[in-house]
Amino acid sequence: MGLNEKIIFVAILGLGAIVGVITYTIFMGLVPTAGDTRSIYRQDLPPKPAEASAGAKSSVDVSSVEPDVTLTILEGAATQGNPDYDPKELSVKAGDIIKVDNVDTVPHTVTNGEGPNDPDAGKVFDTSIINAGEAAIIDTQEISPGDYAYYCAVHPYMTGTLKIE
Ligand SMILES: [Cu+2]
Repeated sequence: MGLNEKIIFVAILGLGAIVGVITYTIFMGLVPTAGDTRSIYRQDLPPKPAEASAGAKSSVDVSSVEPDVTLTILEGAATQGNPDYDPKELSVKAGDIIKVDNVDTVPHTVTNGEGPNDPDAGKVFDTSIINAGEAAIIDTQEISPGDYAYYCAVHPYMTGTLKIE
């Protein structure tokens, strides 16, 4: 081997080592580490339903309450055009306790108002998120008699009416 070839050989070895170190350094930096949340792709998770509903009414333990009437959120209600609330128009006496039974496979709400743009939405009653297979309570005791439109905050095309007599 001539001197030039030796230099080239050593240079190639050296470049190989440098590429190896660089590759190792870069890719070790990509291994996820518990607690290390630095990433340009990082996005905070939406708040959990329980936190989201903090401060909302009706944090009643459903199993401890004897409901007077039941409003059912039907299976498939999340699909627009499907039957959603049953009954669609619910009449109760003032003071009745309504159990809202979500028998669907996705979360829903019963929120008073014409829709999300209604300035009074959720001010009279709001179950907040009812998870699939779970239930919530609307206590009409503190609601004045009248007709109340309501909708689902998750699927605003789900609508119904609550009549309190
Ligand atoms: Cu819904």
